[in-house]
Amino acid sequence: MKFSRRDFAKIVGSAALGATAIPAFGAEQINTEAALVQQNNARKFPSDFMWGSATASYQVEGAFNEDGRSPSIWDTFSKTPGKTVNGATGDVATDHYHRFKEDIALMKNLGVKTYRFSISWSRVFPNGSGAPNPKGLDFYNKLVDELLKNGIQPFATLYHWDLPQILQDKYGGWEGRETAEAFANYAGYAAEKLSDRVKHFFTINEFGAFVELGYRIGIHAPGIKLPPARFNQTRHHAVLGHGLAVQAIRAKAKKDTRVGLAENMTICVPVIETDEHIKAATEATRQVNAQYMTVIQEGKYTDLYLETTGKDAPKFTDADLKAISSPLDFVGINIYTPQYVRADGSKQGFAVVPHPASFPHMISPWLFVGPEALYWGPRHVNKIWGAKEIYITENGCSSSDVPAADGKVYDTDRVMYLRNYLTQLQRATSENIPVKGYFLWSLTDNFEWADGYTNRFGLHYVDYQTQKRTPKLSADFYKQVIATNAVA
Ligand code: GBH
Repeated sequence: MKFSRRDFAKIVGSAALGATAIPAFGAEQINTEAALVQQNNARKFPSDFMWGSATASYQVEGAFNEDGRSPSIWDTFSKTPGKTVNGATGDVATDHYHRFKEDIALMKNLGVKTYRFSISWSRVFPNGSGAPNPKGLDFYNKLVDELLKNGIQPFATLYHWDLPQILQDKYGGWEGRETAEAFANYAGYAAEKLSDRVKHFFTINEFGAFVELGYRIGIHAPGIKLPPARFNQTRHHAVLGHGLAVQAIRAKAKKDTRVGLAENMTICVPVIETDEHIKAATEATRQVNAQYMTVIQEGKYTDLYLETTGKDAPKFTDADLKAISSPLDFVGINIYTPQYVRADGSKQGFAVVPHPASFPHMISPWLFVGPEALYWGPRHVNKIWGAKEIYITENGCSSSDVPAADGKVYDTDRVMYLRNYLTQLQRATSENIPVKGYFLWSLTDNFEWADGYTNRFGLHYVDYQTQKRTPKLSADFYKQVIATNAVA
């Protein structure tokens, strides 16, 4: 059925659609109602925008003891009673190790152009360093080849939290400088072997999560609560590991290899978009991310960070700072939720505003719905540090996801979340903030760390009894976004 403007006006009521409401269309015929709505809204992305999706090794692979893989700190932690919901482990997860071809078919059906996966360090170096395990690397060779065969560009993360247990035992994990050095060695090796086909590497995923939760609060692996001085040193070794890895990749990989990171920096959003609050949110972004993103971008810890940590401040050399701030080709940010900030009269010039108890969130209690984070995140990274190429390396949400009688999950809440967040991302690209791509977390439901298999994040529902994958309504929505290169 074809609609003219007049027909459509009759349906929706001509008062709502005055003669000047959609001047761009003139008298031309609009083929369908949906096309009319889309053209009218036209929240288009740049033509070369890279739509993708993301996963991480321990959350999907399973095959925990196959082909020479040694245990990681997440095997140990998840098998310690009381650490994960229902004692869940990643032993099987979504069995991606054996089902990667099926998962790539799901990606192909969505139409994604890119896939962000992570490499399990203990598959490639079961001893953390020393002799590599060719069978471990082989899985990633097969994965990458299958992606390329399907026209999907692989983006590899080198560390998504599954540290070889042996490095925890030997050096206290990231508390030891040796772990940063071992990481660089592994990163250089992996990039050397894969960079003929993988052109983009992320060093480390989310310092702000694995260091804080693993070594300070103790609710993620390795489940330690270090005292402040040792803890701040651990933070320092994590960013050092990143910097040394960047150098190792540059030294070992093919010359056209591009390197960045994937950090869940705190996204400071001005409570109201006025000059004073924007200024406060900008300064807050530098200060609250001082121990990770800011030192990586600026090559210095901020005065406020050094003052606040005082006698417990990390010990470092100029050479450390130089390595940590090695130039990057792009910046990846994982964005889920905003931190509201306002201007105040204090010396630091800003105040963090806690979320009121009634602030809406998704099924994960921490996942407050604030779509503007997807505008302010890339904008800050571009304006504060001049990043010329930005990726949203993760964005997505958890829902309760109960299959309906027909087997489909009608996750209208996830569609709502994505529509609102992507609208704010489009606002950023329309202002020429250089966001090149977006990786939706996650392709499938998977092992959500301490939350086990509760709090599903996937576009595809996984029945963990049968490992059957079923596209949710949100998968259909994302497919439409990709096909039209627009959000509506
Ligand atoms: C990302 O972390 C991870 O990269 C990814 O692996 C994960 O599956 C995904 O997001 C969804 O969570 O239990 O209240 O103390 C996002 C950052 C860090 C946010 C851990 C939630 C736990 C909060 N997350 N944090 S709490």
